[in-house]
Amino acid sequence: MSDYHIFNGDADGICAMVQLYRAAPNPDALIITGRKRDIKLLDRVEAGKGDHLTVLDISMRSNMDALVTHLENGATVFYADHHNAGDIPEHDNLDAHINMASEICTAVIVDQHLGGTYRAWAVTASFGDNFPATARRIAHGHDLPLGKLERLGILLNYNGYGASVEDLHFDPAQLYKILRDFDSPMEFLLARPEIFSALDEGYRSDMAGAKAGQILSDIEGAQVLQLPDRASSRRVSGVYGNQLAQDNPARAHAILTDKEGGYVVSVRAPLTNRIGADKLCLGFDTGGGRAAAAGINHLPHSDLQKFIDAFNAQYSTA
Ligand SMILES: [Mn+2]
Repeated sequence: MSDYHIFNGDADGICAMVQLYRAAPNPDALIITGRKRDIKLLDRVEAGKGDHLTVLDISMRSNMDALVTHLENGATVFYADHHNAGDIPEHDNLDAHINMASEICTAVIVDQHLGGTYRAWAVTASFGDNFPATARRIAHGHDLPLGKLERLGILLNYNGYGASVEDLHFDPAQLYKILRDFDSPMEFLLARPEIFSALDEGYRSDMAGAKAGQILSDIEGAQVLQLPDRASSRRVSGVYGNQLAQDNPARAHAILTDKEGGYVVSVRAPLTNRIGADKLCLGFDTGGGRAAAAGINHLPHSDLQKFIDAFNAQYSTA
């Protein structure tokens, strides 16, 4: 008879889990999480009758086989998410809260489920998942320090990126265990300012390092950059892509970082035309993501030109 807390290790996954923990604390629950890109988490668990799984912010489609196995073995599952879910199984043991609307994230789904009790965590997550308009909308009338929560959301999101958990400033499981002690991010920021400072300093330094990136291709509407081969590049590539998108809203960006004989690729569609990133990346073996933001986990060096051609064909406005 075990409880499993299974969630994406980014801002959204962690803030969604913190809210549910505040509502019903169970410090003995087993924690299964990882980097932002570690999304196949359900097959890390063996669960059966009497076990309860809380699953947040990872695609049901990507975890379907393991989910069905756990349900058939008798486990009960609470599942909240906003990624493409596939066909949601009909099962008495499954309590599914899936909302794939384009401006919603998992922490907002959980906030609705809990009647807004821990709203500031949902606001933080919305900023972290790059939904600032949603964050401001749900914060309306709540007198929250939006600038601070925006920065915290971005920093928690930033912490999730890396080639391995060792690349990260904080293991997401450890970070979650710190955050879950607080009803609100404001209380956390007051009690543990050193955590915010460590992330903030890392973010500034990594972003400065990213400026040393090399432009591999640059045409009207589409730019491909390669960052230096070091942990700071792997940590910052996703948030750097978000920043480039904000600074150049009509341009698509692809950011490549070296990894084991190939590249990790982050693609950001132009903010003025947030489509096509998932389609582009699904054309490569280890690609996936959303229409506005997608990636390829391993692009062999030999496929670099093929990728650049496909990216330019998708986004060139020349
Ligand atoms: Mn999310």
